[in-house]
Amino acid sequence: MLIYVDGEYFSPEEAKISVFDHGLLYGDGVFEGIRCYNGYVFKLDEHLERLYDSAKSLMLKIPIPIEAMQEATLETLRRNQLREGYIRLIVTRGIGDLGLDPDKCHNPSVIIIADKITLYPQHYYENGLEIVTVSVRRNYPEAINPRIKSLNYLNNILAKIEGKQSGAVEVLMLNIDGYVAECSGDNIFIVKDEMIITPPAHLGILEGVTRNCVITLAREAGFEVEERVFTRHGIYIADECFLTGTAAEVIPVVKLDQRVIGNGEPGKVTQKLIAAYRHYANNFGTRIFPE
Ligand code: PXG
Repeated sequence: MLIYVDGEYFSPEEAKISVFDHGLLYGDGVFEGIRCYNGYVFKLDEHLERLYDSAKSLMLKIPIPIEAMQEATLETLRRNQLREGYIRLIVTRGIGDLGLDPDKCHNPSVIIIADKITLYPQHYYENGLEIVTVSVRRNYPEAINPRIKSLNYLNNILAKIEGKQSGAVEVLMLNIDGYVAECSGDNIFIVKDEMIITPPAHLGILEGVTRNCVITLAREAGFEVEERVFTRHGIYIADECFLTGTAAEVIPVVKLDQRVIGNGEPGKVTQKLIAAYRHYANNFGTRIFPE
């Protein structure tokens, strides 16, 4: 495996950053997780845009332009001979001293790791997930905005720890006001009376690339999709529920907090969207290798 670090390629043993990097000391940095399918990178422009937007919000100047980041991402995939896999882009604040001041870090670091992907077990897609609500609330946007995909993921990790204690593979997180926000690493949708509903980004969620793609695919398939505020009750009484995310793609949810959703099986709308998503991912995107 070859890993890109600041313009050079290293083996996993040789790929290193400093213990004085504020990415390590403070979680000061941004990242993206991206998939490639069948030789196509999925929504590369959207992921890169979110990376640069997250950095802008943190006043972190990414040292290379977006076009160079795109080329470095593709080149990392080529050097690793990957047509199917997972890409992790990381930009750290860089080396500073032991104080918080980001202005003392003069050289942000860019890291690109491309690896094979561990897929979710097939039975999750066939039978659906059982999830639980955790007590940990999603970050308040005026404290740390969840729209920033930063290296500080403790909010989500605390939620994940709580979920694992009750055996759940994914967990529902509410925002400070008690409205449904998202899951620890996935966005959430419900289907009620043929209408597809997902929380609006301003509630304090990561605006998922998969989420936005699924909204478009659903509308193209003739479904009505609305961004609406709802509570857990809305999920309990929904006909269907599913999650979206780079790793999970589109995955059905059949139980929340021991309440069976709909008839307890992955719903028809969900199944259609799983198929539409897979078709899109395998046939569209940025080509890794020339024809
Ligand atoms: N919400 C949060 C909080 C996330 O971290 C999503 C939604 C889905 O966004 P995308 O753009 O992927 O549709 C994420 C995804 C992983 C993993 O490997 C996923 C994420 C972060 C870290 C690891 O499962 N983020």
